[in-house]
Amino acid sequence: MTQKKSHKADNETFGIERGKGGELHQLAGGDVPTLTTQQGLPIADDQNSLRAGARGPTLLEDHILREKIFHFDHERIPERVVHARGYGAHGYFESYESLSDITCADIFQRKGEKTPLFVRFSTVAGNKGSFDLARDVRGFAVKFYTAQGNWDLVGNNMPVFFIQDAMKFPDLVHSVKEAPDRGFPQAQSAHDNFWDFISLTPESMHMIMWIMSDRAIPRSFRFMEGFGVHSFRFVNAAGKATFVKFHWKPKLGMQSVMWNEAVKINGADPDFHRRDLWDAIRSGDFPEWELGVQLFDNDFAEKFDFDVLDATKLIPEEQVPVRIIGRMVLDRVVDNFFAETEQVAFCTQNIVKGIEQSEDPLLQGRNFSYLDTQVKRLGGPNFTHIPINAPKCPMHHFQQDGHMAMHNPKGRANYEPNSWGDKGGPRENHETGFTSHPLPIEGEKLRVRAESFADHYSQARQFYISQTEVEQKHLCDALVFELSKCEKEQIRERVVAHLLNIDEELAEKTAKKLGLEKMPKPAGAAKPTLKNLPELDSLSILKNSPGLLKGRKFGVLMTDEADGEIFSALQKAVEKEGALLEVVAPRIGGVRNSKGQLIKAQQKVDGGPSVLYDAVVLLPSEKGAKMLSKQPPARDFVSDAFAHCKFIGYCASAQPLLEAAGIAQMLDDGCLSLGDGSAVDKFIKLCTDLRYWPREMKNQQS
Ligand code: HDE
Repeated sequence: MTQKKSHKADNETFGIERGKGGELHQLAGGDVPTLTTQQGLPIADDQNSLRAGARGPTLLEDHILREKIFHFDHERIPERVVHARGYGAHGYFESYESLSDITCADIFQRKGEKTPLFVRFSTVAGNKGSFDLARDVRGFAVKFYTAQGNWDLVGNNMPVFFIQDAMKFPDLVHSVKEAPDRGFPQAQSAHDNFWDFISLTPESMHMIMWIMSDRAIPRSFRFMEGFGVHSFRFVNAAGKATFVKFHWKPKLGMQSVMWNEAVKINGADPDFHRRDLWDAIRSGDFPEWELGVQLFDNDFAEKFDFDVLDATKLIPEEQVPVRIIGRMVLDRVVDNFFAETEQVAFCTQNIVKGIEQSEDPLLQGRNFSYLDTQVKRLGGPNFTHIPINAPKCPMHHFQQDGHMAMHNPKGRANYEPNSWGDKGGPRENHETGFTSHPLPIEGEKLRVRAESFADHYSQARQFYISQTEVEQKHLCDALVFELSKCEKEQIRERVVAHLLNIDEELAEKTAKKLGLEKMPKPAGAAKPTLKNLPELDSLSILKNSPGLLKGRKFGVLMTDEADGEIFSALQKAVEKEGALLEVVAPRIGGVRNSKGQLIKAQQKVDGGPSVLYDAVVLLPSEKGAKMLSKQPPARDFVSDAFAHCKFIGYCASAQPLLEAAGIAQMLDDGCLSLGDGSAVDKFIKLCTDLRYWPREMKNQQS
């Protein structure tokens, strides 16, 4: 070895040597620990394998090389069969009140008590390496480490599901995932197999409305609602049961992106959602959701138009209000993605005393599936020993052995009853032990769907009519986009036939945009659509606009000589709202503004398209604007922001860029000239609407 010297990288000091072949050797010493094998054997050279002569063959004897490569070969575990792509974080649940009158679940007994938890958000159809902005349902799974055992609330960001019976789950998933012969399309539902299955599954129509709505393309995990979907039961200490549906409400309000934007985000930053969560938590802007419950009894369940055991139906918040009972705060990112996010094993059957399953046939099937899938995925029955899955409360049982057993019971007794007295291990506890609410159940053994599940269209219609005009347009456009990717015309026709049972206008618009020559007959319906269900504001994203900029991001396109006054005013105003600002510049090193200050850039123009931002500001100097107007990514920055109905602030010198982007003649009330500081404040106020939707409707009419 030659050329020994000390090298400073961040705050660590390595000794550095060069090997004979010129390769770099970083040496332990000081605070830098010695590299070892898995067996703890210190390693002297991690750059070279053991050879017979410097240019000779590698020796089989090289146990260090063999261990390293062996372990690498086994790094992967099977990805989840659904929800493969996900992102997790740690946090806590804080109770707002005691619910002891309704449930004896320990977690809900004491106001102000905090319970640690782990959340994993996910897409459903795409594989582990797919992109974040697929049109898809988002998984919203929460593991509460309660003092009386783990409770997993394994929900989604939509309150209903595609199917009513677990029997159909493999078919649904097969249909949406890549076709087995060709291995594509991946991570999307815009293809024949999915729509073929859907068009033959009328019960999916309500969910289809949700999945074609903007709920399927959330701006971020932080801006979406979560739902337990099924009806569960709370049971109190006296044994009284109450039906419960769980809801998560994001503190920052709901927000979604546009489809064209989603497509472009996937290219610009496939990790958009996970990066957003990581950045928010790391910057101390901890995401929060409130937990709400809809509580109802058997009398309500019997009077309700639909079956509360049917996961394709929701209970309107307007009919049974959501009672907010606590909040979830995500305050810690994972230390290691694999150990925590990948190995976390959610199981719907992980419930605690005071919370019980209902007879929903989808939930009943799930209760079998999750345990089974974890054994396959994590390699054996001891996945509960992995720290992310282990309860944080005391555990005592006689289950033992199996692959990778980390902590077997101590002592002689591994069974009970036994006669070893207090050395004989744990025993039953009638006070704290889990008991099942004695629900009277009788019936014939039947393989049948309940008639009360037969209305497939009424709530689909209710969802559609509850959307704003813009949202209805997005939904129709999504249907047209997806069905236009289906090669088989009959599939398109069959879907339109279902739409006729939901809303004739929607069906007609879709048919027209698809270019269907003849309108099909409405699909045969098991039950006629109830047309008198009221519009529900709670179902729309835009009717619940938060009027907040907190947690949102501004992209400021700047060049050298950019107006320093406007930039400072912007920075201040954005910060005041709790929003973020990123500078997009021709060079990552930054720009010198008109005051001669160096403003560092977070993105270079072609790496920071406007789809990554909630609103944009154009602050080039005149010379800079002329230069940018020759660059396609800069022109796209502007024209995309306009097309995606974003608020655009601009200074007078941006004119050449506005012209090159083709929007100079189209500027509307969503575009504001920033002449001075007061205009900046006005602009920021405008932006709290998040998007300037009149632009979209206007463009549609023209
Ligand atoms: Fe799942 N689901 N699911 N699911 N599900 C899985 O479990 C399953 C359903 C949901 O972040 C799998 O660990 C069946 C509804 C989430 O790790 C598997 C049925 C809802 C996650 C499974 C359903 C969900 C899963 C795959 C129909 C919303 C990700 C990997 C009977 C209420 C959890 C795994 C995570 C994951 C089965 C339907 C939510 C195979 C059989 C309805 C959020 O067990």
